[in-house]
Amino acid sequence: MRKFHRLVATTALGVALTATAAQADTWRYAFEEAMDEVQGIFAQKFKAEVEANSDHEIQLFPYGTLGESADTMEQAQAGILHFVDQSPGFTGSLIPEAQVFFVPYLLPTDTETLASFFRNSEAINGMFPELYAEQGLELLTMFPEGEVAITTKGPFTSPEELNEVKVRTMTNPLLVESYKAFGATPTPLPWGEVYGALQTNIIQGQENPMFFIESTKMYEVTDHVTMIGHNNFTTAVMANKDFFDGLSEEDQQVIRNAIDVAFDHIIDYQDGLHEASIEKIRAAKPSMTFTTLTEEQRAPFKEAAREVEARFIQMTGERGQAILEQMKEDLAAAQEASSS
Ligand code: 6CS
Repeated sequence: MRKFHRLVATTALGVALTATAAQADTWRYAFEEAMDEVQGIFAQKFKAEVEANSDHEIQLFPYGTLGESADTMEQAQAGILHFVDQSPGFTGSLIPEAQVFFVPYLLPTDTETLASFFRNSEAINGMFPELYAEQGLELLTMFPEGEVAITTKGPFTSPEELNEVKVRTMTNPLLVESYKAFGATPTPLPWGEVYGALQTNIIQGQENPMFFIESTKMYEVTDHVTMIGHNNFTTAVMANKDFFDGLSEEDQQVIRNAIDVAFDHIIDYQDGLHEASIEKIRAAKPSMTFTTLTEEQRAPFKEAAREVEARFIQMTGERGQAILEQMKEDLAAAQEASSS
């Protein structure tokens, strides 16, 4: 009789566990921007796709709801968050090789070529996932967010004119090296401190893609936008690795498909966004200047970039060098594909 009870209990437990495994879960996803900014648009598309193709629900946490980028990364590594979008601008201090995205003039500024690069790159899809996995993260995708422009209080066209100008950077050692090489005084800060620091003149400049300069009203606290063509903003979406590895193959596929759909969507969404953002800034502040440096004016910045590339290799050794070389190969292939 007792044996019978044990059997019933064991069977009941088995049923309960099966029910748990198949149950609809709520997955938490944090990102570094507002709901209507690029990372938020990506996250909303991802959520819609996952929810349309599974019983799971995605709960979105925009910038500020769970702290700064460093906080959400800790939460994702600890499994409190299931998904996180974090730019290598911040991840670079955790995964030094991710700083490769800050070797100036490595990435093209055009989104279409970059989209093809991110889709097909061996460095992105083959090499980086292993480095993220070492930090307990499943790298799901990387995508571009637009050409990086520099906003400053005074105009500049050369490194000499950046002398003593304090430019805020994300908290990434190589980005600090870049601005040193560009002649400025780099000041790494979390995003939340940037507007106030510009307002109080603790810093006199910062860099970001045009949509972000517009949406976060950087034009209220700086007067000049300069495009030196040095970079395009990259971001990455990842999952907590234990969580991801513990999912059924079916759920993993739902996630991967949703990421692919959101990737295509975010590339289309950015078509014309840079130009539209310039128009909005002009309308809000007609005195704001926009300067695209000529090839001649860019030459000293490009020269400085060689020094930064050498620093990257010093910082990351053979692993970094292998990633850099693979990225150059992948970028050349993407450029060739987009010009044919
Ligand atoms: O500069 C930053 O810190 C921020 N820039 C963008 C475009 N996204 C999020 C990030 O925190």
